[in-house]
Amino acid sequence: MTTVITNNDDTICAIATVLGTGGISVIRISGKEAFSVAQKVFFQSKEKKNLNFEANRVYHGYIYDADELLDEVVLLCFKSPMSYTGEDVIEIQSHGGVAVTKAIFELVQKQGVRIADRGEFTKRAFLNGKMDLSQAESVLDIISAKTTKFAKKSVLNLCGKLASEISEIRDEVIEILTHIVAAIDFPEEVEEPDYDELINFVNNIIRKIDKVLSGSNISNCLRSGIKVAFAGRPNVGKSSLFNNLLNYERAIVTDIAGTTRDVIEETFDVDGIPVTIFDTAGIRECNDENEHNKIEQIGINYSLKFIEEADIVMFLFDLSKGFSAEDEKILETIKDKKKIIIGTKADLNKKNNTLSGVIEISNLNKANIDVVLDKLRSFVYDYDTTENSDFLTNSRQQESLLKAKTSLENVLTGLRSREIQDFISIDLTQAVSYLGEITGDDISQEIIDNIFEKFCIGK
Ligand SMILES: Nc1nc2c(ncn2[C@@H]2O[C@H](COP(=O)(O)OP(=O)(O)OP(=O)(O)O)[C@@H](O)[C@H]2O)c(=O)[nH]1
Ligand SMILES: [Mg+2]
Repeated sequence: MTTVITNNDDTICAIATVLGTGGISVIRISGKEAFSVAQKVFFQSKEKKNLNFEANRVYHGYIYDADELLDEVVLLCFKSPMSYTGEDVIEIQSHGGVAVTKAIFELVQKQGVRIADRGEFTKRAFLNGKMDLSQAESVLDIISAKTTKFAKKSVLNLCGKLASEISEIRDEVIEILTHIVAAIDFPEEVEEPDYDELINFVNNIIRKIDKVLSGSNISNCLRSGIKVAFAGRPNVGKSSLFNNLLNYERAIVTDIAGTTRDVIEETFDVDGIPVTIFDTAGIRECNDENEHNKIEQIGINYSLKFIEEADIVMFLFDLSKGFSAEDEKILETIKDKKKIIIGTKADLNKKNNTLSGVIEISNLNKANIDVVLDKLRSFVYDYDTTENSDFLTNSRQQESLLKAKTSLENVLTGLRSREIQDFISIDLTQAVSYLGEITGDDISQEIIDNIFEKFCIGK
């Protein structure tokens, strides 16, 4: 793959903070014209003398649109390459009001500065060598982290944890490749590397890749969380349990069977992993063609879809009615799922229950809700402790690692059957290229654009 990357060298700006009422807003300008633009709008006194900004300094002053005073601000000045993007950067800290922030932002644009695309500041940081691609992607993770644990792990990646491991692996592959190519090009001077030694080296590299990949599941869990869906007949107390788990009245609870139609979701933190619970419509046959049934049927279809996609299913049945044939049918549909089986309404008279492993709860008295939470926690720990979470990766990185691993396995096959080393070098080159997709050493403009499009404006 050839690396064709175009860098925009125009000057960009964005409101880097959330636009709303707050203490301060930050308007960020990056590019060659950043300082000269700031000189046109920022003055330290009402006499409006132009300033020559010094690198890495903080200034206090005023923003003027011609003679009109817009705000009293603090201005931060970062000189290339000592800035986030690696370019000249100005950050204006204004009062955090929508009107004043917008007025300053529009004034900056009037000086010929373009509004930044999504993630363009970080993209420029990557293109200017301030960080590798895996570090740039961790910026997005930090911003979108739903739990402190995920944020902390993402910060490690920002500081280069994944980047240095992948670079090291890639360097090792390059070293082998260089040796092979040198022996091919200069057979007189360089001896062909020994096949068995190469097998050892490559095995070692594959082990390192496996170590990074072994954190894939936990990475995916930390990033997108664990999905927990409810399954059960109408009126068994799904919404009541949903509310009890969240500790507030989120979903409507009535004694009318078929109350919940839309899927309601909420996320909460279970020891660092975001767990999203989905309250869904109770499952039953809706044969009548009336309008209410039509709506309920749509809800039931949603339920089935969410149950199928969930990582864990909470199956509920009503202890006062006993475990029925309909309950059994629902349980059958989730037989292959990780599940928690819950009997509700334990405060009422129970009917015979033949099912084992049931957590008996009362939503009314909030009895055994903590047992349900503990069970949920134990499933979450399963994800957490059985996995090596040293390296946090995203699906793009996992894909590239898997492709690199496959190429290296092809190398091993070639080495074992003593193929000529010229052929073997082809798969090694592929592996280098796939690993380069992670660091950004070998990547197309299109992939880069895709990655940064996921960012927010101003980052
Ligand atoms: N006594 C008692 N009543 C409960 C318990 N859990 C739920 N209920 C009652 O059962 C009725 C149905 O509860 P919901 O939580 O709306 O049941 P659901 O499974 O969400 O029902 P649908 O949304 O219709 O599928 C309500 O009147 C609740 O107050 C419980 O543990 N004990
Ligand atoms: Mg409900």
